Amino acid sequence: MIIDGFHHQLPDVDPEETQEWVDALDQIIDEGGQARARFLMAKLIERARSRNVGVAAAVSTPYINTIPPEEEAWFPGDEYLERRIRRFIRWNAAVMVVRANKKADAIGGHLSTFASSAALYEVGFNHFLRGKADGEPGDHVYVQGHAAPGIYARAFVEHRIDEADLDRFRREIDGGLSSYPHPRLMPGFWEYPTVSMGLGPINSIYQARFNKYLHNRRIDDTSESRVWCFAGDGEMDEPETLGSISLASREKLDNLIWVVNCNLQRLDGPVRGNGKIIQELEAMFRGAGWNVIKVIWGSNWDPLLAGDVDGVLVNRMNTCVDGEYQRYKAEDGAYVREHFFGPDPRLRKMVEHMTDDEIWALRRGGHDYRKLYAAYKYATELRGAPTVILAKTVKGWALGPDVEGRNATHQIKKLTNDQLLLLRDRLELQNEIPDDALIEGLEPPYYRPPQDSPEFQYLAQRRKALNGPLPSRVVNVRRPLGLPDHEPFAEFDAGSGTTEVSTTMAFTRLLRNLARDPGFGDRVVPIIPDEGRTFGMDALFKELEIYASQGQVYEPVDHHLLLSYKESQAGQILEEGITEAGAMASWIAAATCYAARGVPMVPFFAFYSMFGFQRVGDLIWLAGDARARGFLLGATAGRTTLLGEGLQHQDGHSHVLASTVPVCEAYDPAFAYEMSTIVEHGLHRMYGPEGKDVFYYLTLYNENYAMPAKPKGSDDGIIAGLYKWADVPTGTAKRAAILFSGSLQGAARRAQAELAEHYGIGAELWSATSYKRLREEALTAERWNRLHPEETARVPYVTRMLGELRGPVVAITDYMKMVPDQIARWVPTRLTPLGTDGYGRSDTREGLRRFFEIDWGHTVVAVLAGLAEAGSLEPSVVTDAIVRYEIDPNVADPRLR
Ligand SMILES: Cc1ncc(C[n+]2csc(CCOP(=O)(O)OP(=O)(O)O)c2C)c(N)n1
Ligand SMILES: [Mg+2]
Repeated sequence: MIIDGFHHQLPDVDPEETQEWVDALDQIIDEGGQARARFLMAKLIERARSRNVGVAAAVSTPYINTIPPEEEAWFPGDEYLERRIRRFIRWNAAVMVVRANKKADAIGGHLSTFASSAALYEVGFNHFLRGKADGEPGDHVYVQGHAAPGIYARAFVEHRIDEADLDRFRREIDGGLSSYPHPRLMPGFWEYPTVSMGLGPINSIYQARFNKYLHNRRIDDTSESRVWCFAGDGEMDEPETLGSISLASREKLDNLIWVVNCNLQRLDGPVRGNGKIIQELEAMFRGAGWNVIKVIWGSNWDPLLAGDVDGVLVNRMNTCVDGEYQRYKAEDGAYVREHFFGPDPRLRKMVEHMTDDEIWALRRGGHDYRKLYAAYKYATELRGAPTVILAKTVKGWALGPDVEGRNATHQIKKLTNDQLLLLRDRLELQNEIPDDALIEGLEPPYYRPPQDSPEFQYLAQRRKALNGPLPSRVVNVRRPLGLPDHEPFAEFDAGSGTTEVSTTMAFTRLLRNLARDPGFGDRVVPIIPDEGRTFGMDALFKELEIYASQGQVYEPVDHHLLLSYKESQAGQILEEGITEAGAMASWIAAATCYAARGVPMVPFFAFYSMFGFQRVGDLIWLAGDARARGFLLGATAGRTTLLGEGLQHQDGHSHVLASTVPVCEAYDPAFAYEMSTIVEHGLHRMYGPEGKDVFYYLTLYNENYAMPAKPKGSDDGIIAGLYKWADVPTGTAKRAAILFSGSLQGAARRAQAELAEHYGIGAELWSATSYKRLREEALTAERWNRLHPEETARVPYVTRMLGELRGPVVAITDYMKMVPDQIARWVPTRLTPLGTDGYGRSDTREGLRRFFEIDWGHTVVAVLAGLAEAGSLEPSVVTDAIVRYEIDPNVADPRLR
């Protein structure tokens, strides 16, 4: 076999001995069968590993529990009380969803996800997950979004919330319980948004990594915090979920534990009907270097497995596919006897002594509390690698035959009275929920034990021992952040004189200034996904150093250079490699650290602007939900400023996408001082007393030009999104205005000069730093006016600024026309946007600006056309400009080319 060819290439020092071993194996296969041979091979590998013989680990093991029964940790809890508590929670979780859907305006929710994972959470809440009541950050717990009803039900039983709250599940407008984990809507409860599948898992990995970063950099002792992520087996298919698991093992994240609820189903049907999701995941996680703990079978399978001397049962377990396993749980004991055990007389014999009910009661590992406890305990003791617990469960467990294991189970939101009675009996809650409490047509009641009951006392005592309730989001700043004074920003106010620089270069300089600032600098977290050199940030590699948990164990190829590639355990830069999603997850961990750990960190994530919003837009959206604070920098911005490259690189629309994120403050600065003013303002707004839960997006360009000095009094305008940058040239009359953003300042300035020189027309220049901000302010004013018809109308900022103008307004941008169009309604005269609609392409900067019709010639034509349209000059003057600037009026629209 080619695959093993490397063994043939190695010299055999004792061929005779080798042959003896091969013969021995052959004999075992011939006489003992394949199962026996497999068993012996596994034993040998196990032995070899225990003797430190470095054989590669098998990526998959038989379809049985990883922890043998004799090695299960002793369960220290009160099993009876915990079962009772679990049942109360199960009941309330189901009832809250049923009640939410009994009303005419049924509002949704999920029954079957939590029904399958109740024990997974309860083991955690009663024994492992640490809260933060003592002022320490505790554990970071990512809850599977659709399991939210169970988490609320627990909070109810804990007396953290009441019946009225449960009855306002999914009624978020007036502060009801949010549908899923949303810190934006429940900032005192949820910490980590998870419901967009795959984002919880990737964020949990980078949270665990960020904790190690904080620890290694001696910013915060994170040794007592674990990161737990509860996820679904269907969710594992998201590329974000599995895409970064190798980072977790490479970084030896033994502070990270994933619990995957393997109920074998997703929304539409089986996750792997024709295969086995647990085996597939085991292979992937083991291959990636994780510890894998499979919890497949409950304790009542143990005697059967112990008696499986010829391996038929394990073989059956191994060969049966998930589609069949799912079916068994939707049928009954007789069916399982017939179809699982039945076909093989030896297997059938194995369960001969059992009734159908007993066969039916053979449990899956994820519903076996002791097995789960043993798995969690083991997971918390493992060192040197992350751990995943793969727990096999039944989707909709205990909800009765119409729901359990059914393909439609995910979408079932209602239960009939009979189904509720069945659930009640199954949970043995006849005393708590008597028959006459369940009446057809009336709402089924909740139940929680009184505060002096043994159940409540136990529950409270367990959470007390684990430092208070979870989830719980508190902003308790343990290590305050001292903001820098103006010093790091000051140099940009003066401009660059005659030196030509780009806003990207200026930003890198500012970042260095900030990182050097005593008292503040070490909280700066520069994040780059393998694009540092493109942005000139390689200059920071040596000074700030690149974070590497193991330090730098080699001498870098460029060690003799001043700016060498320096990695270090105390490194400050997170050089993420080519994963915008991973870098974004790092940014989120840093940007929420003020709340998650009470340690405000200030992340600056600089990326290729094209690969930001459109590549990882969902993570950016999530960041807003998570109340992230920090800076996103879209570098190599603009569809024409980034020359060369092509349509997959040139960004002309991230500002359109940014405009969709409510808490994103999006800016497109033209000059270094604008950039520094925005960063300084943002720092104070997010990290100062105001503590605003917003984040900033700035586009940075790679075009070099002399950076002007900051005009006096321009700060407010820069932040508000618009300010006058230059009056009309002397000797001209004011007749128009040109609004510019970003690198198109050059075209605007030249157009102004051309208009004056050739046509005697005076155009004011305005710098539009943020159309998003202008629009939002105007919408607010407009709304206020609509709702306060008899009060003095508010005038939007943009109207106040441009209201005096009589002539046309031309807005030029390296982004789509839609960006300036955002304010058109509030500009008193006609606004003509010139932008870069259409696919970008590789060419020269000058060529591209001509192509997209945003160069100075086109700007002049647009101003003249506006005046002509208003009747203030002859159309022939426009023609004159078209000829002067060699514009082909019949060329196809770039949007369509
Ligand atoms: C990115 C994304 N795509 C689709 C959905 C819709 N959705 C919600 S739950 C679900 C199925 C989840 O299956 P699984 O992860 O196995 O969880 P289970 O409920 O079975 O525990 C889907 C497709 C979503 N929430 N997020
Ligand atoms: Mg599932």
